[in-house]
Amino acid sequence: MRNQFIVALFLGVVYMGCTKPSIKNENPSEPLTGNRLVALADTEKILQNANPNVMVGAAVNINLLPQTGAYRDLVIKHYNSLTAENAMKMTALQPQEGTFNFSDHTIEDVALNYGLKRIHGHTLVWHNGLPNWIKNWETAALPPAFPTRAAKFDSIMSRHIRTVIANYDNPASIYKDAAGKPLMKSWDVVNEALDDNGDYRSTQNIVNGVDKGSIWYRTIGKLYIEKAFTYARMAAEAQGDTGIKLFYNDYGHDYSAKKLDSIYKMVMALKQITVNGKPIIDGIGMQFHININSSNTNIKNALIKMASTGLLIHMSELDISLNKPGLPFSSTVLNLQKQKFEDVAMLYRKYVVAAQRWGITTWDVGDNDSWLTYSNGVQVDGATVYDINYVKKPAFYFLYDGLYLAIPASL
Ligand code: 9MR
Repeated sequence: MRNQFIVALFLGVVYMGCTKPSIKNENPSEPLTGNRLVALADTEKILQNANPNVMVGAAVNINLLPQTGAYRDLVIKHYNSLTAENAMKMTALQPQEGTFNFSDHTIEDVALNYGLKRIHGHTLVWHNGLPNWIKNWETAALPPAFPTRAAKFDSIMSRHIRTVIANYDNPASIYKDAAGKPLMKSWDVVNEALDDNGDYRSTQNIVNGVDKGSIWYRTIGKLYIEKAFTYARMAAEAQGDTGIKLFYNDYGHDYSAKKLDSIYKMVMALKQITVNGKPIIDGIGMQFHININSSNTNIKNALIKMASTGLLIHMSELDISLNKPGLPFSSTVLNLQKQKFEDVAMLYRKYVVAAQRWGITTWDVGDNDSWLTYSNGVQVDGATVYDINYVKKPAFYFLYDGLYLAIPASL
């Protein structure tokens, strides 16, 4: 009996020594789900099933999605939320003034036919992704109906928001979830309004053909942001959609304390504004275009500060750059990357209570379709969890574990 006890104690110590150092659950809403010793078969590691309290999404490319093959298979299998990488930007949806193009249903069809839980709309008002006709209005002579340029741009913005929301919120649409609600559950209403100093993007500054300033700010002024959210809420309410979630989406929360503070102040002010008694903003998109050296402490502080707003938090565009070291990627950078994928998923679970989580969306699916991968046809980065042949990288398993395993106290 005594010997059995000693053997059991010994095995227990060995077992403890093999697990991660601390299996402490800091977030009461987060059940402990496992540890690395409980090996799941590879085929059972499905991202969307890893944690019932974290939706997992991907940004998808409508040119790749219709093709059969690994890209499409991975999207259908691992994700329960889809964001259009480019297909719902203004340039795609309103290529000519007043002519809206809603003919592409690739994302909606995949979501509907394969039972995905939702589509996240990206994005209604941005300084980038704009059709040329709108840029021309910054200097063109105004039609008599518009006393000021602000009035013209306000009218462009409100029509765009109203028409796009109404399209995806159309009660007659076939694109509904199992409960009969629209599959389009949320929108990035305003995207990237602030610069890295925490100031409003404004002055025209063209870098590689893209204006880093904001045409919306220059023409309407800073009120464009609350106007955009107000128009979006009004449009959804007019369609009878009381459940849609409206987000302010941006990046840099982890590396710019000034920007983090400006975002905090801005969303807190937006929260005070209501339509039909409802705040015009529901959530914050934290993009998380980070890299292997991004600071966990900064990420943690950013999550705590954003979560303290009480708004929903969407990790909306996650990718982890290898910092462009060039091929071949060393095992050192790939190891840092996989650990960072696990860390960010755990930090999200630890510092954002389940009720405030809108989920984690990766930006793009694999390295092959990632916006960061190629420069002049040469691979310079690999920021996602699948390689250029859509084979799972170590980062895939660490992301899975980050969603699934108990969270160490050290994070
Ligand atoms: O990945 C997108 C790329 O294909 C587009 O050319 C670019 C401009 O529309 O936008 C990229 O996606 C951005 C997203 O819409 C907003 N946050 C930053 C993303 C990466 O640049």
